[in-house]
Amino acid sequence: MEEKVEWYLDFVDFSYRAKNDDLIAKFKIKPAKGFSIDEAAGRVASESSVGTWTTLASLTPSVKELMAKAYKIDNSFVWVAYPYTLFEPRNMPQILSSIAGNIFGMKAIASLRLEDVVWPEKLMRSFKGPKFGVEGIRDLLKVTKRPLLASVPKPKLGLTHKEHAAYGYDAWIGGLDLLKDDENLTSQSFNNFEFRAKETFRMRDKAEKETGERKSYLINITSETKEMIRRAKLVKELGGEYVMIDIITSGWSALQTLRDVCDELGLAIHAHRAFHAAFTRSIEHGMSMNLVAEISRIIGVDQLHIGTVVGKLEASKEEVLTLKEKLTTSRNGWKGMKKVFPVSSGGLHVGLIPRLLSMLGTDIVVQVGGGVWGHPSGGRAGARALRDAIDSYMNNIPLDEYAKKSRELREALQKWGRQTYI
Ligand code: CAP
Ligand code: MG
Repeated sequence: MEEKVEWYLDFVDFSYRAKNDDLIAKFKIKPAKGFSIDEAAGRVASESSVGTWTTLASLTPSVKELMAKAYKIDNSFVWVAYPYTLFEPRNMPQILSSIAGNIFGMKAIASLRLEDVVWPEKLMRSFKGPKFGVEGIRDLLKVTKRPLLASVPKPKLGLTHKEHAAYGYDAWIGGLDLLKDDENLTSQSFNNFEFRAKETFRMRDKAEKETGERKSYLINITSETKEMIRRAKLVKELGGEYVMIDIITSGWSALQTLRDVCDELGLAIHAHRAFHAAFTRSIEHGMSMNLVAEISRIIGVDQLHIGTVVGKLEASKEEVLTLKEKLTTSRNGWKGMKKVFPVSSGGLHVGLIPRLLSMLGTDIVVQVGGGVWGHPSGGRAGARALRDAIDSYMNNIPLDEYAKKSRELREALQKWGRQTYI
């Protein structure tokens, strides 16, 4: 036998007027069979603030003041206001254990999605935000207008550290700004982190000398937190400017720690979002990628993947544009918090560049793996083709026209055309 306890409706109050420093969460809720949306909303507000499954023998006025309120319901969307005092500043795990915690598993709820949050400004400001942001990164690389260009060696795993560094050299000499590690390349038996770091930075310095351009390396330090700190320090010693972190698999606490460490070391953070789709992809259950982007910006990453629309991974145009907006807006509470460089990646090749840039603009990082390393004449030609495709866009020259004088671009277009490969 399962019983309903009706005090949950005390957490629903349509007359409540949200305060300036309340945290507002917008949920999409599908109640389980036999429960109304109000009953489900009350349970969400209760379990994510001060309540539990039963009435309590004592509830002091000061605890009552901390009750979250579901104050607006529109079909399946529910807005809940949380008093500021419920949260510990500078503690993202605590904030998420509240608003994105037990509630996802309640029996009274068939499915639940945390769609959006309005952050109290003082809670947001208790975190660091990006250290470099779009402008800082552009200054660092001395690239003022065009998109930044990155490439991840493919095959993603199995290259030795020497091979990896040689791939980097080709990417840089071919015209790209950034070499990126793949999300699952860390320090394996075939490619040790320290060896890779030393050799790749050596090749980076060589490429910088030969091209006269700034070149950098997004080296993946993802690991257990103390080991990440050790790797970040090594990157700094070797003359790196960036670390890459798989932010979701590493966790928000680790990211907060690394944000502090990178502050001291003066390193930028490239955030890879591997695993996000496990909880962002369903439109019925989990959390929106928009929120992942906001949390990342608040803690303070400098670059984050947003998707491509035209590439291999699932994302609508609207979603990707909203993500870009979340990372770069200066409106509302975001004023003064640096912008995160949006990274567009996943199944990109030169034939998709015009569509990609006309949709997302040129203030992005374009990241291409297979579309560089699958070039018929090899990676260096693939990198050149990408740089040429970007130059053609920046100079308003149609791709096919530009391809007449770029063999590398021509060959890439012959192989991939303009279509998407999934
Ligand atoms: C891209 C990539 C990235 C994805 C992740 C890959 O390589 O390195 O991990 O972009 O997705 O391994 O797939 P390709 P997202 O250029 O060869 O596709 O950017 O959406 O987070
Ligand atoms: Mg990858």
